[in-house]
Amino acid sequence: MSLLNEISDAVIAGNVETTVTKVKQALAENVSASEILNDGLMVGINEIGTQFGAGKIFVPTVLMAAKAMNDGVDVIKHLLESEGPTTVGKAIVGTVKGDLHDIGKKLVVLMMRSANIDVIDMGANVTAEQFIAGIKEHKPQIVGLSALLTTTMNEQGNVIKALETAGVRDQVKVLIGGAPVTQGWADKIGADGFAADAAGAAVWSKAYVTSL
Ligand code: B12
Repeated sequence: MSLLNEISDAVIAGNVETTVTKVKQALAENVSASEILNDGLMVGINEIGTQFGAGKIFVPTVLMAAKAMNDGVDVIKHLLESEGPTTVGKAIVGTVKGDLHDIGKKLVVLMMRSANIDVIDMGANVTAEQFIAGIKEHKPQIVGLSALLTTTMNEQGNVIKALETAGVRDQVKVLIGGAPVTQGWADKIGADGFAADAAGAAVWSKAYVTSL
């Protein structure tokens, strides 16, 4: 079995120690960080999503897999992030209120940083008020909103409305994403941008800040 398969299997098994060991081993064998992420860790967490959706496994198993995925990402994080000190813009990124999913959001933060954007990670379950306070404190050009549940997608729209009410909407561009989110949804709620994945978030953000 290939090392990348062993990594995805370790995530599926929720085996944190094996995941971390295998990721380190892959790095030592010159497998690139993006291959480890896309062809190892992501394959595992996607399989977990399929099994969870089909009712074959339950939340505790998903949590263990998420922990293995997160710890695996931690090992390759420094290779995905840019090491250059120059930043071309600033963003705040968080998962909206009511939503605890943060793996994808963390990857978005990593990839935006690798595009030389200074990103403040607001965490998960972030209220509209916290986003507004973040805008006032950090003065970002971009606000990234993640939502993984069809129920919390609505909160992305609520945050945009709250930014309008607070008078800060025109200071930022709002970029949205998350598994159930589409360009059509972005248009509907008046977001400025949508990206399907972390790489797309980085490309969109860099294109915007360098156009200023
Ligand atoms: C891991 C996981 C959990 C973990 C989360 C742990 C953590 N720390 O994140 C736990 C166990 C806590 C969990 C809980 C729940 N979960 Co859950 N979970 C998942 C799972 C298996 C994987 C999500 C994930 O991390 N994917 C990997 C990452 C890398 O992908 P991603 O998040 O999609 O992110 C990428 C893109 O979407 C995009 N992106 C993400 N954010 C952003 C933001 C911006 C700005 C941009 C541009 C792009 C972007 O870029 C990312 C990287 O490429 C998914 C299944 C799935 N396939 O999505 C279900 C899933 C999302 N969960 C689901 C459900 C139902 C729940 C619960 C309600 C279950 C329950 N009954 O309690 C709870 C809700 C808790 C809450 N209030 O949030 C459903 C949602 C159904 C729906 N359509 O609403 C899913 C789809 C499972 C399923 N098939 O039914 N879950």
